[in-house]
Amino acid sequence: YALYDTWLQRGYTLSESMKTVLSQAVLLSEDQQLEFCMKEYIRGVRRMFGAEVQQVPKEQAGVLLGTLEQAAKCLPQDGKTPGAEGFRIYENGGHIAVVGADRSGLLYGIYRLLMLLAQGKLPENADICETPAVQVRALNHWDNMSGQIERGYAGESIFFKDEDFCFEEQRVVDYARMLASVGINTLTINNVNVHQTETFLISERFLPKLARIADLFRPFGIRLLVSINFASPMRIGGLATSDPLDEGVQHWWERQTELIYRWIPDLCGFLVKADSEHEPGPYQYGRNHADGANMLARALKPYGGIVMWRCFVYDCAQDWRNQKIDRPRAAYDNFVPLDGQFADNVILQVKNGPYDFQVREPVTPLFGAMKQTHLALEVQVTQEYTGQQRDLCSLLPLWQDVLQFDTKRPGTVADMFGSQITAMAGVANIGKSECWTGHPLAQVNLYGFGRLSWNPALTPEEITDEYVKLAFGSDPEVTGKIADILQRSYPAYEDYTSPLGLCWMVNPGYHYGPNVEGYEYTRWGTYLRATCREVGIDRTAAGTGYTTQYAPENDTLFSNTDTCPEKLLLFFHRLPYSYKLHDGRTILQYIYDTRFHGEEEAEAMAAEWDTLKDKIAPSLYEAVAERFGMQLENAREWRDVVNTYFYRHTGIADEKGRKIYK
Ligand code: BDP
Repeated sequence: YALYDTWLQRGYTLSESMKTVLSQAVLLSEDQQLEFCMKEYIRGVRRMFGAEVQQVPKEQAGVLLGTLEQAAKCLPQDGKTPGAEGFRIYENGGHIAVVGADRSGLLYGIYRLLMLLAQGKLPENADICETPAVQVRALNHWDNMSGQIERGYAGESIFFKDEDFCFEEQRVVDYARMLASVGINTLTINNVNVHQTETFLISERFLPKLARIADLFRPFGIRLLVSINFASPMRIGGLATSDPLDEGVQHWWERQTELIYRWIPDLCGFLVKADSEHEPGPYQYGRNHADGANMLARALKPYGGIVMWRCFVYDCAQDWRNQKIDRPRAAYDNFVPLDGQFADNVILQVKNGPYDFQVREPVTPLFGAMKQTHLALEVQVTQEYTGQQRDLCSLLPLWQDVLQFDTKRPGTVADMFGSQITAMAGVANIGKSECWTGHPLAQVNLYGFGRLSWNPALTPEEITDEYVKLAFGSDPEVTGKIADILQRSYPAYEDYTSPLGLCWMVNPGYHYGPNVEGYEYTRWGTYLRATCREVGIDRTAAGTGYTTQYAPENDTLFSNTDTCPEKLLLFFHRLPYSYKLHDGRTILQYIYDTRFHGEEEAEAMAAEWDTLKDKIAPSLYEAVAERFGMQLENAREWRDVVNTYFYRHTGIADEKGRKIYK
């Protein structure tokens, strides 16, 4: 077991007969592009199963690798054909064929075959035909060229240092393989906040090095999407304006884009954070987001490039005294009026919730509301608000809640994949740490992000089961316990941090640890408004009106305290502490109970981990045990600080008489 090898370990068990089947392979093409796939197959079989593969000519029998064009004959003509980037794995009488719809599909099919075998899960007479649910499956690094990573909890950047590129090619290649093995096809290596040096990534100063990175990822079917600064025409070009309707600005972008594509002909496009948290954007010139995005889209169009334009836009200088201004309304208010105005190669990238990657938020009302615009679902794989890779928190249940939310416009978020939602983006949790993710078990979040962007119907249980079998081998006691710990981790974290949808009780700035009023009297629009009697914000039509941004059925659902999902009750409502929940508990008692329960769960998970001590690699045991130590301290602090806060405000003691600091 090696922390570094994540879910692609060495030495999985495989029967001798299967090893024999794998040991001869035929590539049904002389296309150089496909030879790389064969190399990956040979390498994978050797590393993962310790078997040598001989590439044999077409006339001989062996595992067949090819694309639909060449390999259609090997498949039954039953109309089951994978779509773009998809594959079919077909076994007949001991012969296996992996057929990709295209080159990427073949590569994904090979990885899937190897990973199924490693889990002992390749069914007999397998016939697996899959097509990814969305076209763009993107990972966004928030790496700065200083080497520091914004919201990074796994060490320094694997790409940059000291305001320049700095990378180990082998590590980048290993990373590319990891990403491709779970279907990720688009990568941004620089932060959406594009600082001074990073602005020049799209200039001749850095393009040669950026192109080298693109070369390393290309064979794995991964294209780069670069974060750009909207003010580049001024900062790089020396123009007096960055107004998107200014002809000089438009020409500048056209010329610059031409230059970029000379270096990276298959660049996916630009990722843009504009008019958000002090980043420049079209509003500065009295223009709107469509003006800004479309200008870039026109420059990219001739090269087939796209713009991923983020919707994380709100007025962070808002007046916090005004109860009517409500930050969760912002994305909808800013973007829905522009539906239909965005160019076809623009995708609006929307965070899963209306706030900002909190532990519990409702799903953004944009899904379904913008029917004539391509949308991307953005989730945060890096655990900014969810324990910072010190506390264990598998995000799969959180993402499942998002994907299965019924928008009524119509269908669930997952149902919109491939039609209204054409992309999924995750903020990366990767750095130079040995296991890539700081907390070794945080790998599950990257693994799961990739798998869900491929197939949003997968359940957390299925994904967790795949991950533990791949990462931790075949001892069912080990994998069962680790799966159990992973499944409990998000509910536990929610329990000690975020009761009933009350979020933001974190230390301002770095967002770890409790600080109930840390953001209460600031301008960020993130308030609880707790008094000695009540807590929460009324977001119904009678309050801020946020609920009216949903389909009418959901407006009603959320507006009514009886039907509002309890986990979101205080997100949508302002209620007295004495308000009774469905199980008869008061809100206050629920707050006390869940804090104690969350902390107990943290202890139980740590204890369960300890029982694995002699069964797993010491490096893994130690790394996780050390983090459980930090998690326990954190969970206790959350319990005590939040309970004390509400006890002091209400003067009402815990019914069960447990210890609350007074
Ligand atoms: C917030 C982070 C901030 C990011 C911002 C974003 O705190 O560092 O720049 O999101 O998504 O959650 O742009």
